[in-house]
Amino acid sequence: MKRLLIAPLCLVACVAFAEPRVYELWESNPAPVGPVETEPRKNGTFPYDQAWEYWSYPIGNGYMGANVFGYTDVERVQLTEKTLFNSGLYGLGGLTSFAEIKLRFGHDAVKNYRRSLNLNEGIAVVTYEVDGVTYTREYFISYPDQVLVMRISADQPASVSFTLAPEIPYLSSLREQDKRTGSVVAKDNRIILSGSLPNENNNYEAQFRVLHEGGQLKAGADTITVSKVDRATVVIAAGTNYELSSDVFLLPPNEKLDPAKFPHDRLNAILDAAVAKGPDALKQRHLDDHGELFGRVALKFDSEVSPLPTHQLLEEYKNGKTDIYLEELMFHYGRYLLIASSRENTLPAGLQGSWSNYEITPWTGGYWHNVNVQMNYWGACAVNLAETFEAYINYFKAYHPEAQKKAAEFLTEHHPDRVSEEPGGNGWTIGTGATPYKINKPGGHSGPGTGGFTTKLLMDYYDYTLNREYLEEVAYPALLGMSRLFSKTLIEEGDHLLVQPSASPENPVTLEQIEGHPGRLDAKGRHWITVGTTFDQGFVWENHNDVLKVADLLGKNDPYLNQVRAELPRLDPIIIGESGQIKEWRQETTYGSIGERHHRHISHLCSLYPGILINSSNPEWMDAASNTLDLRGDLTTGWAMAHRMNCRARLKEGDKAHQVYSLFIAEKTVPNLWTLHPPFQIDGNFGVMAGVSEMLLQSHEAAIELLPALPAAWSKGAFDGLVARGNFVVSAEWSDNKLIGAGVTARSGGLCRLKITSAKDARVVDASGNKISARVVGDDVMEFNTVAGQKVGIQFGK
Ligand code: FUC
Repeated sequence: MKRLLIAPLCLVACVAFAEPRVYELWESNPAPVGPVETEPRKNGTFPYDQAWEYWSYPIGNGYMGANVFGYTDVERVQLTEKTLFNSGLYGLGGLTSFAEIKLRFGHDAVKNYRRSLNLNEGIAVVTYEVDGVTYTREYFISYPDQVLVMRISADQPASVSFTLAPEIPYLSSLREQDKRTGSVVAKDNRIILSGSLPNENNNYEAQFRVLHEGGQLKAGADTITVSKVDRATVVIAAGTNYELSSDVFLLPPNEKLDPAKFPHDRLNAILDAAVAKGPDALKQRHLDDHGELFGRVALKFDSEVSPLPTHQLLEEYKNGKTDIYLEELMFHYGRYLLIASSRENTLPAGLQGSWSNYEITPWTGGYWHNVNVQMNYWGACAVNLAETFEAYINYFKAYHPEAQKKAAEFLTEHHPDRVSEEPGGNGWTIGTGATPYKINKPGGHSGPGTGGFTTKLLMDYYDYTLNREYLEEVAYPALLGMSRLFSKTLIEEGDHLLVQPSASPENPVTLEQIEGHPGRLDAKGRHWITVGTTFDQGFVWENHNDVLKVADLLGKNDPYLNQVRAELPRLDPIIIGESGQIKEWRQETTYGSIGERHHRHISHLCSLYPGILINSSNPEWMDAASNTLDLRGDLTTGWAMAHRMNCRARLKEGDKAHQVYSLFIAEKTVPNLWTLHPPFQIDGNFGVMAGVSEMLLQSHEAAIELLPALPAAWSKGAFDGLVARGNFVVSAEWSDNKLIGAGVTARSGGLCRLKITSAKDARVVDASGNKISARVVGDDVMEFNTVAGQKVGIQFGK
């Protein structure tokens, strides 16, 4: 495994990272069994299985995910493949479990049991002893070879015996339209599990190959038994006939996939290639791939690796013994989960990443665009995993033609006189619920700002990577199209231009609260469809501002840009209310006069994070945003706490950011460190990962700010490998809450502006320790020129 990077030049953090810390989740017992609910939940989700959600360990490669339970009698490995969809929920379809893989060992009365998930390696391990033999099982899902691998060995020869028995889950479905057909057939050393799921014409298949050293192998009808082998390896490829393309979104249901297409040949080729490499090479290739990504970032507080099993560490934390090691571990777990659920050529990470044991997954398991899917990627670039966001870029490119159609439909419904007949003339739009098969237009409880929420990610990806080709081909057309759509929703009100229709995501209102104000309640009578909510106004501002910035960079002079320039100052997105709050609705007076006081969404603070409109150049807005968060309260659902944490970081309120992080860990985290909305949604895990990096490094203002929101609890520590906008890789070390050294690697070169306390006492040095020239601007900013690849150190004192 590749070592963690040593800080640039070893000017800082050499001691902290000399030996990479191994991060593990571990337990001394298998996952408990159940409880499982046998009735669908009120929202249609089925079945809820607490052992899966709380205790199983997730592994994945972005294409598929698996959950390992670590049982010794009959091991359970539940498999998810991201494209297998049934009729799901809300007319959107939904992710559904792919397979249940059973390994019958018949071991009980085991000793010295341990199961773990090694985050550095991306491998789940189970070990125990029976009758004097120590057994070891390793599970990983390789991205380069696209297979799930299970290696079963023992410390004595001819000791491994088990029966592999894969099963198709939910063959007797709750719903007629979801009746999957399928069979499991074993022959020689291979099992084929295959069938169809009618809703999207999914043809699915998983192929299993069993390799063994010594002993015997025997196939049954649908099982393979190995007896007295030295070591066995099960290699599994899985997939469906889904292919990401614009057609999938454009074509009507039933035509999206070709029922005559089968994944068999493709999977066969994947499996053949993997088997030809052999178990050791498969493992090494996985370690190289995963290790390179995971090893890019190091972060250590003044913590000791806890000797406790993870559930106990969490239990103590919940009981008030706050071990900052767990706070560190949660950050690294976020990076692990991102690598395991989103890769360059896979579908993006869904609401549950790559994992669902459900027949009917909560909220479809899809891509929710009024905060959730964006939160999945908020921290991706900052934690040096920009390529994980390519999954979303590819998804965006595929749905874009359908999103253009949705824009025309949206305008036809709301502004029929503004519909353009020109190709692309209406821009594009995306509503809240989306899946690998379908997107929606905005409507009901969330305004069209959902599209601006999305383009913010596309903009950030450029700002971090400085990939100009991407800027030209993807980001600029996306921003331009989004501005076009936004412009067509703006109506004049006095001097201002307001989005119509507009809604502040999901925050319900009462009829009394909105009496006499413009708009109406939605079909459910809960949400207000009005004009000019802060959410929508803010995202129009962000997108318009970004498109002008990019047009300048690329030297574009599309005449429409003049309209954008004229609209921008008339948006009036941020208004302070009578309680000193940022108003969520223009018509709001005191805080809570409209909407729920403690609602989970803080959509009006999207201009603070992930937006940049509310920033330190306007202290009045910063104060109002802070008041708003105080009034809203910290304790809410999982992802919503993560959003609050990022907002507190942007406000440079380190202790408050830490407080909400700590509450989130205590209240929303379960023993496998997944985080609950509830139920499990991966956005919370990714949201707090972004939050930690946002507390340590920010770059959305004019300079890269080191330790902008450091809490007292993290008084000492070091990080290496976080990325700032401008494609600068940064390391820092601090003690007594003060920066003591930093390093910057300029991947792309250019002017580097650093905001640090006592900038005038710092010097910039090159690789040989020689001082290089830097300008100090004001009290706390220093700037210096860099060339691509250059590494510099920031030193204090003699
Ligand atoms: C948004 C949220 C819900 C949930 C869903 C998946 O609609 O408001 O709380 O997270 O997404």
